[in-house]
Amino acid sequence: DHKFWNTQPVPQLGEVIAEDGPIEPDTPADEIRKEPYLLPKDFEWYDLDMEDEAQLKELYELLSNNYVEDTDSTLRFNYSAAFLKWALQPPGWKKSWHTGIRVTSTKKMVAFISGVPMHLRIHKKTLFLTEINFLCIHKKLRSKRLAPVLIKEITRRSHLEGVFQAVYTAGVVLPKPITTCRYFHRSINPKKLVETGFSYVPRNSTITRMIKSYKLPEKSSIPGLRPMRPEDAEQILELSRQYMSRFDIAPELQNVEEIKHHLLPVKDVVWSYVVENPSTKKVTDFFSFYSLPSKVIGNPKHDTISAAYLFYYASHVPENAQDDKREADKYLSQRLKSLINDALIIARDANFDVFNCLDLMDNALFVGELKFKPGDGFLNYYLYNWRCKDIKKTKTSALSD
Ligand code: YNC
Ligand code: MG
Repeated sequence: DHKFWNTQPVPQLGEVIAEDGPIEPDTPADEIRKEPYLLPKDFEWYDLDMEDEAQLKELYELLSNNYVEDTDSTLRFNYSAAFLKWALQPPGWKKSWHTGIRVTSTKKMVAFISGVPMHLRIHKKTLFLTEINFLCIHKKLRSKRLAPVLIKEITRRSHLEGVFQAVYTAGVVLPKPITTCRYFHRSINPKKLVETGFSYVPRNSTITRMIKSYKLPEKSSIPGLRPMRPEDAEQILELSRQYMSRFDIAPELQNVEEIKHHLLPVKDVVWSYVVENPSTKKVTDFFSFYSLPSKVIGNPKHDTISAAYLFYYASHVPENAQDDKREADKYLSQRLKSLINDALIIARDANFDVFNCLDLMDNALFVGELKFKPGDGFLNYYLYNWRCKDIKKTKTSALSD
């Protein structure tokens, strides 16, 4: 029984939803609580200053030692400081949504929660909301009901900015997921993945056979594939608008500035490639992936797995196939196989050990043939203060984490 979540404007587990809409009305400005929520004595709130290297490093350290682990605690997400800066400072970011808790006497950081503004289309309606992420409490302060205080405080701070809906993802099941996706993993360095316990040699195979089976071509195959440049942003904006219309729920990058922030390559953080038709100079496809290493806990030989995560992508579906779902799927299943295979090659050349994605968007069209395997990890998608009919995973588009 969810003592906290039962008090929040979210649907109950098992609730059947007939129509999309808010659960409670926007709180009028004069009814929004003025003071931060009360913390246990010895702790205080503060807004993290991401421009300050020392504070950024402290956030990095908190997450690197206390953030999400897999079920048997052999791996822990290890977002880099550069990644955190990129993820937490998109256009329109707000310092008051980089919410920290520290020990009053020592100023040591012990907890964090963040929000960033974004547009999310759900069925036909586009909401301006906050994407909540990086909720983390130091291991020594767990199970003291501090998480609800962080959540209520970031909600208050969202309300103060006139934002009354949120989107978030979590491994845990809470009331009530709009959809649940499964992680898929494509081995690039099977030897290391086996040595870290991330993968196993199947009973009927050997490591040598695995290495051979996962070997990728020397070079990428699509003519005109090249890293994204700033001047591609306009075409990518249009291309992704078109392509995202395939999904019932999808982030909406609003303008060239947002496209550039989220997609222009950032060293060791995000990789983006476009396919430029050599004769027309039109961008027909693009893909991107980001780096999210995992710390390997207690392994004598390896301390990190370098993982690439598939991020935004899109393909231009030829006009004659656009209105026919079967024709469009047929085209995309061929095209995406070539495109993502080239992404794997680029990730291999950038020394990634594994390439991950979820079973959302059109990923089902290529995961099998490209030798992705289903993992044990699941990710639940949630909305705060928005009822929405269940959405099929293949009608869901990715979020940045
Ligand atoms: C979670 N991940 O169910 P009930 S994902 C939401 N998201 O409440 P306590 C969570 N709620 O069930 P602890 C949650 N995990 O009694 C737990 N809860 O109603 C709920 N882990 O609080 C839980 N990061 O403080 C229960 O638990 C209550 O000390 C218990 O702290 C939890 O970023 C946590 O997995 C997760 O650091 C902070 O375990 C801690 O265990 C931890 O006693 C490792 O809390 C890191 C980790 C979570 C990653 C993420 C998305 C978070 C979304 C939060 C919800 C946002 C709502 C929208 C707000 C804005 C609205 C507007 C407008
Ligand atoms: Mg706690």
